[in-house]
Amino acid sequence: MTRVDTPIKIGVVGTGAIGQDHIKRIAEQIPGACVIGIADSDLARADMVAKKYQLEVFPDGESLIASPEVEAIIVASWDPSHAGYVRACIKSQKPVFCEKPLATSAEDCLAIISDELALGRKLVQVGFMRRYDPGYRELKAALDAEMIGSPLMVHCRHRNRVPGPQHTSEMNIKNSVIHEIDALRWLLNEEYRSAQVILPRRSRHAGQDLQDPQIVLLETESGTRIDVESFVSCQYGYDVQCEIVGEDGTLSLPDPAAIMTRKSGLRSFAIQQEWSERFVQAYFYEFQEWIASIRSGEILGPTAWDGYVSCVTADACNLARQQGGIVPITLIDRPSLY
Ligand code: ISE
Repeated sequence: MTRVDTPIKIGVVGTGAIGQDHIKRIAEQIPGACVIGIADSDLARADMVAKKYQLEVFPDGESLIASPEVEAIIVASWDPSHAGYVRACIKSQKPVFCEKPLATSAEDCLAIISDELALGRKLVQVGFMRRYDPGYRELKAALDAEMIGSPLMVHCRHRNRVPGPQHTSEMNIKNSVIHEIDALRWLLNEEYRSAQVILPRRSRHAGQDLQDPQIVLLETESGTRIDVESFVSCQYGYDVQCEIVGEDGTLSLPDPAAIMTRKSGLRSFAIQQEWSERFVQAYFYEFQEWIASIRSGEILGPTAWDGYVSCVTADACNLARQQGGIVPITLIDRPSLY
């Protein structure tokens, strides 16, 4: 006889685009879990989402987290509010999945780390979903099997069609390139030594105060050099590329499968327009694993430590963009919990 587990009851703080996406995903694709409550500072939006999925609306994130009914939390609220909610979850000893960034300052990331250290176990998973993308996983397997010898250089492109509302030059890094920052240290199995940012001519499609594109240069501890083009107003679609150049060959991230059309004298493939479509499989695997890890009691995904390292690295990149030159990246010693 197969054992049927009762679904894990989840609360979601923040019901904007990504919060709603996660609610839908859990309702439609993840059998071992169900969202039962939500909270949002935009009450009208919370009511609208609650009606659609028959959920209870809590007056605020704190009461949702404290509710004895809620077993685990997803934090998908405004970035500066992440740290407070994550710390409340640790205080309530509930597993928490926090969308990136874990916090907006290294100090707040360290406070989360010290809460987990005081508790003696990990409860936090950070939403770096690229680690679950099948293409990135293949890259990782090939690197770990030393298929191309030691990696020497990595060339990345992270292009968005248009920037979101209120997008700033700082967000090119803290919101977008932060994915490469996390994915590459995971792929290469090492930390960064320094950061530099080069500013090409601004695109006429960038807003008045927006520096777009930007080129981020990172150096790892062993001397691998990484360049990441961040271009949030590229116009043509959402395009993420990654090529790793090693001593014996190169590895390239595959584009998502797309049919080829031959028509009117052209051969063409569609390019996806939004990150939510591009990484839809990654989100699914990420949530499947998160729910399984809540049951087993062992968080396997990106941790608070990964949230901290990505925040320190993104801050170094932004400092390099503002002041020019090369900025060293310094981390605290990695606690043994991570
Ligand atoms: C967005 O917030 C994301 O997380 C996407 O994955 C990223 O590609 C995009 O650039 C960000 O704005």
